[in-house]
Amino acid sequence: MISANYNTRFVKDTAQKLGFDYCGITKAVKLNEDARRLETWLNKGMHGTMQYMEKYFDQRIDPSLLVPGAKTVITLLLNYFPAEKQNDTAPKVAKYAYGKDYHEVIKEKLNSFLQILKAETGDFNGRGFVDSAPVLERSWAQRSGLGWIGKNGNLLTKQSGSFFFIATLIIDIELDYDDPFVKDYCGSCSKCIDACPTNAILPGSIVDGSRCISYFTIELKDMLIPSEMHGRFNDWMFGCDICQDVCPWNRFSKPTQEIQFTPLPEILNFTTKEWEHMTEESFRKIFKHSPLKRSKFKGIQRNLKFIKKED
Ligand code: B12
Ligand code: SF4
Ligand code: SF4
Repeated sequence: MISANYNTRFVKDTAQKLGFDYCGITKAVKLNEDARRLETWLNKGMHGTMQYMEKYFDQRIDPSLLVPGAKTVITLLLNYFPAEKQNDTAPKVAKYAYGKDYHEVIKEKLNSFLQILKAETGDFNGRGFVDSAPVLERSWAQRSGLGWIGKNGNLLTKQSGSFFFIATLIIDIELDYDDPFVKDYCGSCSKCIDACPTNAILPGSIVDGSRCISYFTIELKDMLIPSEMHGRFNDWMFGCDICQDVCPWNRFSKPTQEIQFTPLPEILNFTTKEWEHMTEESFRKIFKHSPLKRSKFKGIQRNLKFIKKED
């Protein structure tokens, strides 16, 4: 049998070869403390209309319900910070959505990861997750030693800030585990709380999802954005980066090396008029592999109208 130590080194090397920027490993345990935090968050209705957050509560806090016999959770970070910025007079798009949809990019990498690992260590049970599955990704990242949960709710690394996607592999083989990240480098800073235009950031690193611009512009389906939010969106049309842009740790962000996250030229260059006059057909064509397809054409139109009223 190959040792846990050998396999651990193999996992970390593979993560690097597949282009992930960081890899942390922790024991698969039930997340009792996080379960309480999640429960309170749901009870207070901070998920708004995101009903998928109410589902699979038990799986969300117990990896062995996702992979029977789960022993290890591997967390992988992939930097998406773009080298170029959007035309700054146009409606704003969050940086994570500049290039190809990360679900597609990362899913492919996770499948390759599992295949490579199986070829090296023999068959095992394992699954890869990114974003849409019931996995508390930020909690696992902190437990795997990759960073701390900032006051803005995001996972922050000391070396390069927070513009990272998080992906997770849950496997039923044992590896050597990293220490959790116990320090908190937010200190007395409150720049994100002060800058959030909708007051979505509450004490204790809690983000009220139902007040976040990202929620209104992406997740709120077939509904109008509440009028109390008028004048608060600061031109954000899809997602919002304010609480990350103001964070001092993001001064250390470096451009992504992932070629598939190269920004779409339309996202960088479209003017307000071009966004407004886009047809549904061209939206579908241009954003076929972009995160913007989540809002659909109708959602983008609604958001554009909403921010136009702000002027
Ligand atoms: C639902 C969701 C949203 C919702 C609700 C946000 C929220 N507060 O949860 C909305 C649509 C608003 C949203 C917005 C964004 N999201 Co989002 N979202 C998610 C999703 C699918 C689930 C998050 C979740 O479980 N929420 C429930 C709450 C209770 O959990 P939580 O906030 O993660 O908090 C847990 C831990 O952080 C921990 N915890 C919290 N506080 C503390 C404090 C201490 C001391 C400790 C130890 C632990 C701890 O306990 C909590 C669990 O109970 C995850 C993907 C996933 N499967 O995890 C992506 C995810 C969190 N989102 C992500 C991103 C990029 C964003 C945006 C930046 C996108 C944008 N630019 O518009 C914004 C950022 C908004 C913000 N400030 O948080 C990334 C975050 C990457 C990172 N570096 O942290 C994720 C991980 C997606 C991914 N796979 O990369 N998102
Ligand atoms: S993403 Fe924007 S709206 Fe949401 S918490 Fe951060 S600053 Fe507030
Ligand atoms: S802006 Fe300040 S308080 Fe907010 S996450 Fe960054 S360091 Fe922490």
